[in-house]
Amino acid sequence: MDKAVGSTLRDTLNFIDGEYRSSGKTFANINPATGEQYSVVHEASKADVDAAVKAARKAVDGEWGKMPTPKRIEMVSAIAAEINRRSDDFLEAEIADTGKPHDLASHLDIPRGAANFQIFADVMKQHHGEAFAMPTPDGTGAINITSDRPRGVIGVVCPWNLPLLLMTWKVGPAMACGNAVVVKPSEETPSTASLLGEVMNKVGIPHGAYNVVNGFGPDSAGEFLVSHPQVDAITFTGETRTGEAIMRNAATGVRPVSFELGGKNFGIVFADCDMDKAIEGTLRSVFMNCGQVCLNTENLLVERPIFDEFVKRLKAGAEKLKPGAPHDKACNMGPLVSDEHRRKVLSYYEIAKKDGANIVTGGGIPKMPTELEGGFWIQPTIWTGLKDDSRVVTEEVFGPCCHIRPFDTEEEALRIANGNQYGLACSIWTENLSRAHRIGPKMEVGICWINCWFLRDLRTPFGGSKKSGIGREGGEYSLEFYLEKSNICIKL
Ligand code: NAD
Ligand code: 6OD
Repeated sequence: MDKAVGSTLRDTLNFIDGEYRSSGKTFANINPATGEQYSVVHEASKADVDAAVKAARKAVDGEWGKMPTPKRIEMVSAIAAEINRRSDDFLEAEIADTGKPHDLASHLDIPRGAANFQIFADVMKQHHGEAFAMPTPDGTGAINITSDRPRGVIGVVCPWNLPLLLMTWKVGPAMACGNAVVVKPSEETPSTASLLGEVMNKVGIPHGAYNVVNGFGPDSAGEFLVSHPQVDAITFTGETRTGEAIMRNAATGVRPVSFELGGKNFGIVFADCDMDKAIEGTLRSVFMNCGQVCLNTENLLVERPIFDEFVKRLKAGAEKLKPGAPHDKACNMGPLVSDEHRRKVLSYYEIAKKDGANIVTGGGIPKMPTELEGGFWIQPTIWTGLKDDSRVVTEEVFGPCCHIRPFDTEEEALRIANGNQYGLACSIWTENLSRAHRIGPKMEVGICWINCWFLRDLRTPFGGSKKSGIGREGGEYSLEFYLEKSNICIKL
C-alpha cells in the first residue's frame, strides 16, 4: 500500500476534495480475528462533512459534471482496472477490517468491487434516450424526447459485512452517471473506502467527485451527512431501523432514497430436490461470511420425507467448517465483525435455548488457538423444534445459524415464507421445473434463487420488498435512482 499518500492501515483518514485529511478526534479499528486494534480512524466532524459535501457539489458543477460521457466512462473503467491492479492492497485492508477468509475476499469482495465500476461503465455506454411522436389537434404533431442528468451529490451510507462490494455497488453507478459521492463507510470497516481515494487520484478523477467521511451514525458523520441540505439523494445499505432514521432525515427537502435493508430469508427444500446440490448450496447460504450476508438463509423449510436426512447432512457439513486465521488455507470460516455483534448473536443463541430449541450443532463460542482467543469467533449453529413465533425465527440474527422446520405441502411452505416481515431473498431447491416456475413468481422477495444462491448477474434488478428495502439497483435499474429524467416536449 502506498503509505506516502496517507491511507495506511495504521491511520485511516478522511478523503475530502482529493486529499487525505486527519481530524482531531479518532477511534480504534479492531481486527475481529484477534480482537486487537490495528488502525486509528479519524472521525469526520460536522465541518469535515460539510467540506466533503461542498467539494462534491463543486465537482458536479465543474470538471466532473461537465466531462463528456465517453471520457467519464473511460475513467470509471480505469477505476475498475486500478482496483484489480491493487487487489492485494484491497484484500489486506478488507481482511484486516473483517477477519474474513482470504479465499472469500479474493473471490468475492475485491473482484466484485472492481466489477461494480466496469458494469456501470458498460451500462452507460449503451444508455440512450427515447422519443415519442404524438399527434396534436392542429395536425402539426409534437415530439417528446427523454433526457437525463445526474442527480448531483449522493450520500452513500454503508454497512460492514461486504464493505468494498456494497459501497462500490452504489458508488460505481453514481459516478458512471456523473454524480459526485460522499461515502460514510461503516465505523467497523473503513479501510477500503479510504484506500479507494488513492485509486481515484491515480486515475485522475477530478477532486471532489469521490469523498469519504469516517465516523458513526447518530450525532456523527452518518447523521451529519444524511441531514446535510446539499445532499441531493441518499443511498443506504444497512439495518431496517437505521433506514427508518435516515428516511426521517431525507424527508426534509423531499430527497429520494434507495435502501437495501435487513432480511430474514427462507430456504425451501422440496423432497424432489437434488440433495447433494441442496446441502452444498445451503451450507453456503447459511454460513458464508460467518452468516453476515443480508441474503443468508436463516429459516429452512424442509419437506417432511427428507427432513431427517437433510438435518443430518447439514449438521455434518456445519461441523466440517473450520474457523481460523484468514490466511490459513486449512480454515474456511471467519469471525463475527465485532464484540458487540457477537453479543447480539449470542443473545439469540440464548433465546433459542429458552424457547426450547433442539440444538443440532453449535450454540456457543469455539475454542481457538491462543493468538486468536481475543477474536469474535462463534460456532456455526443449527436448531430445530422452535415455534413459528420465536424471535429466533422472526428476527434477523445476522450470524452463522439457521432454524430448520418440516412442512407438508407447497401451499404451507409458501404461506410460512411469505408471512415474513422482510422480503429480500429466498432459495428454493427442487428438480421439478413446473414447481420452480409456479412458485418463483409467488415468493414475496426481491430475488428468488432456484437451485442456487447468491448467483448474480449485475444487469438484473436487486433489492428488497416489505421491510427489506426501497428501490432496485443493478444495470439500467440503478440509473432510475442516479439519473434525474426530464421529458422535452417539442410542438412541431
Ligand atoms: P447499520 O444500519 O447498523 O449501519 C449501517 C451504516 O449506517 C453504518 O455506516 C452506520 O454508521 C450508519 N448509521 C447508523 N445510524 C445512522 C443514522 N442515524 N444516520 C445515518 N447513518 C447511520 O447496519 P450494519 O450493522 O452496518 O449492517 C448490517 C445490516 O445491514 C443487517 O441488517 C443487514 O441485513 C443489512 N444489509 C442489507 C443488505 C441488502 O442488500 N439488503 C446488504 C448488506 C447488509
Ligand atoms: O450482490 C449485490 O449486488 C448485493 N447488493 C449483495 C448484498 C449482499 C448483502 O449482504
